[in-house]
Amino acid sequence: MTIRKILTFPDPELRNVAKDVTKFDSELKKLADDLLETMYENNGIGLAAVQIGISKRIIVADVSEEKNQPHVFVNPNIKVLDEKERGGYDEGCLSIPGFYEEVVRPLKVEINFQNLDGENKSLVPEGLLGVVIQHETEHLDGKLMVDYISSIKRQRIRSKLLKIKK
Ligand code: QAP
Ligand code: CO
Repeated sequence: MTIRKILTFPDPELRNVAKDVTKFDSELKKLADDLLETMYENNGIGLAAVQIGISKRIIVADVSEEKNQPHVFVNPNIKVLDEKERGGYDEGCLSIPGFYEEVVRPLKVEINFQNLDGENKSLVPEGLLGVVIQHETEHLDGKLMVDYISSIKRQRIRSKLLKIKK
């Protein structure tokens, strides 16, 4: 397992639309391990492959207190079951360190995905896990949390992160 470097906003690679996973081999399992290890190392609860510069549709999450319930979702697809908005979760992002923002999302979603063996699965996640899966799946389409806020705020975050990077 390897801890990978996480790209930070406004790295243009974070805007790439990731490609479907078609090969369910040992290389994919190694990628999932690296994603989980990199997420845990950085005290995250979710991470998408695009965030470590790999343009594949795979995300990981673990919202458990003990950090012992890893989830891996390959080619995830979100279906909204209940559009009713839920205000409330302050979201963070490992690619936007130090910034948190409340994002309003659908109350109930179903996620259709494949596991590391390529088997089709479906899940209706509870609570925070559902929020994290929605957040991570948007990374696969080049979308970021900062797209939900005003462009003035976005510019300010952008310049702050660019300064830290120097
Ligand atoms: C997405 O984000 C998420 O700024 C996952 O200094 C998070 O794991 C969705 C993190 C919360 C919904 C709610 C962020 C760690 C972790 C930081 C993360 C930081 C250290 C972010
Ligand atoms: Co994120």
